[in-house]
Amino acid sequence: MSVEKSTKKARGTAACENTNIELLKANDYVADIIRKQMTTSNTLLINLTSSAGSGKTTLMQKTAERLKDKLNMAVMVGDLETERDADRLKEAGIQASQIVTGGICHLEAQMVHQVLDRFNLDEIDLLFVENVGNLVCPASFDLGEDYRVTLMATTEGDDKPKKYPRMFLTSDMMLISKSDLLPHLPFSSEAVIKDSKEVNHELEVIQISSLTEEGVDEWCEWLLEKVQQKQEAKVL
Ligand SMILES: Nc1nc2c(ncn2[C@@H]2O[C@H](COP(=O)(O)OP(=O)(O)OP(=O)(O)O)[C@@H](O)[C@H]2O)c(=O)[nH]1
Ligand SMILES: [Mg+2]
Repeated sequence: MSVEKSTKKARGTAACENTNIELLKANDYVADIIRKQMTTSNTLLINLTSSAGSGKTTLMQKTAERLKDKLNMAVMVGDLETERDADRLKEAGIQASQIVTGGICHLEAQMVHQVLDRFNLDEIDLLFVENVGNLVCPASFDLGEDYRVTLMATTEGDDKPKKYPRMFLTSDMMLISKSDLLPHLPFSSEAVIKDSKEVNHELEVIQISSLTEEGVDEWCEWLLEKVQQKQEAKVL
């Protein structure tokens, strides 16, 4: 992530009503520590956000299936309660760790930092943080990620980028998920792409389905390219 992008994520009006400026400053301080750790260990960090149930964990399972023989991938996953998502990811054969927020609607950099030592970062090429399912609060918290990827499911309706603009403004990639359901839903991918690009003209977009695997090749190629770019940057 460029410095400009990092600043855009770190500053600005808090999306979450209860978020005050001091908390955001403390968050950004820890996010920078995480960013440095990821540079030292050569690990690409992706912050995966979406509404609840948009298909984040299912996509992580599919991504693990595709990439686990090519690189070392791990996921830390935030939820209000239960370890269910981490259990699903471990079954997919990758390292996974649950952060139970106990009711908090988003992950903060401090929560991520506290559990980083559960992983041997020097051995991990690609680390995902699956954020709490919510398009509002997670938008305000930089987690030290290289890229923020937001799933926008076809089941949610195509009006979301303009209604929840901060999440789309601070994201690098939008995945239009559950594309297999498009024939059954009044959802226009063109409308969602137009609105999201009006919010953030740099946003990349892939239409994806974990069921039919539409877009999964493109998604995995994007990830492999970003991992490679990060590793090459360290060598230079
Ligand atoms: N049709 C269809 N269903 C999907 C797809 N991906 C996920 N689902 C279903 O959507 C539901 C929610 O999927 P999850 O992967 O648990 O979603 P999530 O975003 O991780 O959910 P939270 O962690 O609770 O926010 C499950 O019933 C999945 O089987 C998809 O590509 N197509
Ligand atoms: Mg999940």
